[in-house]
Amino acid sequence: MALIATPEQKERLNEQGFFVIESLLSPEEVAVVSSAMDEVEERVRRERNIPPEQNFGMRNGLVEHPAILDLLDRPDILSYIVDVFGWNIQNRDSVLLATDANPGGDPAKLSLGWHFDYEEEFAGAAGGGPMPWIDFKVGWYLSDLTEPGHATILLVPGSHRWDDARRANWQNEIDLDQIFELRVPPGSAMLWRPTLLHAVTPNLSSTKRKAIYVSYTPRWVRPTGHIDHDPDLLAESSPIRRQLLGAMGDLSNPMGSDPRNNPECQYWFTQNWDSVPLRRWAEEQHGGPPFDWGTGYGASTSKGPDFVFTQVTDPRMN
Ligand SMILES: O=C(O)CCC(=O)C(=O)O
Repeated sequence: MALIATPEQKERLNEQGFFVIESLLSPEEVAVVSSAMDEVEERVRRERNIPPEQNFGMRNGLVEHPAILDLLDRPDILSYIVDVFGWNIQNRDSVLLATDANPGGDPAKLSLGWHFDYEEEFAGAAGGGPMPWIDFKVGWYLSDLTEPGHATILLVPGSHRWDDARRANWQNEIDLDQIFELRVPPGSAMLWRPTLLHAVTPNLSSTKRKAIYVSYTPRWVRPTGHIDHDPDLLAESSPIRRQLLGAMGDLSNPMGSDPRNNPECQYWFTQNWDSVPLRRWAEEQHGGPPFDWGTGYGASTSKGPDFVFTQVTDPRMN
C-alpha cells in the first residue's frame, strides 16, 4: 500500500512519465511562495545587475527563502515522493523561473526548445536503452497556467522510455496529437521524470509566469546546484530536511564512525538509520510492512547494518 499516491498516479508516472496534482497549494500558500519568489528575484537582480529584459532563472533557489525551502519537505509532497521514489533520497537541485509576459509574441517560437534532461550527463549509463530513472522532479506552478501559451510546459508522454535510437530520431518520433500541454491553476504540482522530451511555450499572456522545480535523486548521486549546504542552515534544519539537503540526518560524519581506518561513505552504506531519518518517517506514516515505496522501482528492502548474507551455499558442492 502506498502512503498517498493512487495506483493510477503511479501507473501514469511509470507509463507516461508524469502525473499532476491540481491546486495542492491553497491560494494563501500560493501568495506566500509567490511573494517570496518576487523578493528573491528583486534582490538577485539588484545584486547581479540582471537587466529587466532578461528572464529570471536561479539554480539552488530553494535555499534563498524559507517559504520556498518549505516546498522541499511539506508532508504532503514528501508522501508522494516516498511513494514514487523511496526514502533513500536527497535534493539534487532546484530552479526558480520567472518568464516575463510577451503578449503579441510569436506563438510558434518556444521559450525553451525541445530537450531531454541529462542526455550528456547520463551518457554511457543507459546501455543504449532508456535513460536511468535516477532523478525525479516536482514542478510547482505559482501563476495561472490554465490558458495555452502561458509559458506552459509541453511533454511527450512516454518518451522517458525511449531508447537512444528513438531519442536521436526525436523529431520524427513526436506524435503531434500526443503532445501534452500542462494547463493548471496556481498552486498545482507535477511529479515527473525529466528524461521525458519537453519544451516550454512562449508566454503570450499579460502576466509573468512563475514556476519552481525541485529535483530529488538518490543520496549517492552528487547534487548539481550545490555540493554542500551552509552548515548553519543544516544545524537549524530538522533531521529529515538535513537528509534532503544532502547531509546526515544526525549530522554524523558522512564517511562513517571511523573515517580514517574504515572509510565507508554513508551515502552508499549506512551504519545507523538515524542518519537517514526519512526511512523511519515513511515507515511510521505507513504503519508497518509490507512497504510499497518507489512504484516498485525504489527502496523497499535494503541492506542496512543488520544485513546478513544468508545464501552461503556453494551450488557446485550440492
Ligand atoms: O520552464 C519549464 O517549465 C521547464 C523547465 C525545464 O525544461 C526543466 O526543468 O528541465
